Amino acid sequence: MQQILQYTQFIKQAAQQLGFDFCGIAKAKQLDEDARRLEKWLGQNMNGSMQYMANHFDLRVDPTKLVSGAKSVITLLKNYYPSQQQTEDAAKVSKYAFGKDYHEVIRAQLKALLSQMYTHIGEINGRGFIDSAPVLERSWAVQSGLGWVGKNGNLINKQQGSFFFIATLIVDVELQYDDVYAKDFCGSCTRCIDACPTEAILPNKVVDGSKCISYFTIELKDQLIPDSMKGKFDDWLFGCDTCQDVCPWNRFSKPHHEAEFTPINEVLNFSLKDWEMLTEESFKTIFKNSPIKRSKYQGIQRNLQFIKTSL
Ligand code: B12
Ligand code: SF4
Ligand code: SF4
Repeated sequence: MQQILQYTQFIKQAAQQLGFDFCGIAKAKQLDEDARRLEKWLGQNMNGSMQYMANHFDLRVDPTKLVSGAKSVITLLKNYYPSQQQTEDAAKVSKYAFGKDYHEVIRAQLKALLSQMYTHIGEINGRGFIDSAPVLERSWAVQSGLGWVGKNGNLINKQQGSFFFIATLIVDVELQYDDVYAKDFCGSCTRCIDACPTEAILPNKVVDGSKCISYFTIELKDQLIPDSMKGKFDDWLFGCDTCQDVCPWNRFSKPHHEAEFTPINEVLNFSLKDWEMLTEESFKTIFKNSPIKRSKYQGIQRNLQFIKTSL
């Protein structure tokens, strides 16, 4: 018991030192209720063309199938709320994409945390994940006591809002577990539902991924954005922050301290015209380490044309 407490304390302290803002821990187990929500979501084709969401269902709802011998899921939140905002004329880009690609930044920090655990705890089996694996990251954040899922589908932390990335570390070590976050502080508020430009936010905290601007501008590949969305993009070029910008809990957002997330000038300043003038070569150079590269040059040009013809 003493050792469990000591390992837990060590992990939480190391996480903080490595630059994570919050750390919570839950017992690894199958997530039955969340599995049902996911099944329904997939059944209604809310994943659109994101085929990867339909893959590995069993692994996604059960971390013990993803990492052999898994006993604990450590969830880490990393703040990305920037201190600088885009200029008024800039084409709208989600705040999470202002700086260096979070996958790269957080993967390195997860690796460092695991390596400290190897040194301190010894031979353990563990794997770190950030966004790209079949893990229900929001669900684990709730299980680890870090916040609630808001009506806009995002994990909201009562102290600092929702502008956080969620990373998980699944390990075969028993640790002390935090209580599930059983409260919900959305109350009667409906600001996100009312503000969503494409009506993607449905009742009961369901977000139809196939209607979300983030899906169209980032995940939809090599296809034209459907005409039914014309005039509804509110000028978003890459991602969308509307349902978080209007959320009253984000009044408590604090600027992050991660040097790697320092905004690149082009994102803060590029107007639609600047983006249009950009050559593929310059795009590849400027956005080499940015999350924006996920859309590829062609995707960005498609988004631009869509916004222009919607004006
Ligand atoms: C697919 C995906 C998308 C898709 C689909 C969105 C969606 N709603 O699922 C698209 C491309 C549209 C998208 C958009 C965005 N995404 Co995204 N996305 C993901 C991804 C890869 C999987 C999410 C998933 O499993 N969806 C399926 C649905 C069914 O699951 P879910 O929304 O997570 O809900 C689960 C739980 O929350 C729980 N749950 C929900 N409500 C309730 C209520 C109760 C009572 C209970 C018990 C449980 C429960 O059950 C669900 C599981 O079945 C995750 C990374 C990951 N591996 O988890 C990132 C992730 C969810 N995205 C993230 C971000 C930042 C965004 C954007 C803000 C980016 C942007 N600015 O453009 C938007 C926000 C859109 C929105 N309002 O949700 C972050 C969320 C951080 C946070 N604070 O919540 C994640 C965790 C990535 C990360 N590692 O940081 N995303
Ligand atoms: S990210 Fe934008 S489009 Fe997607 S649910 Fe939120 S407000 Fe709606
Ligand atoms: S805007 Fe209101 S309803 Fe939507 S997530 Fe925030 S508090 Fe909840």
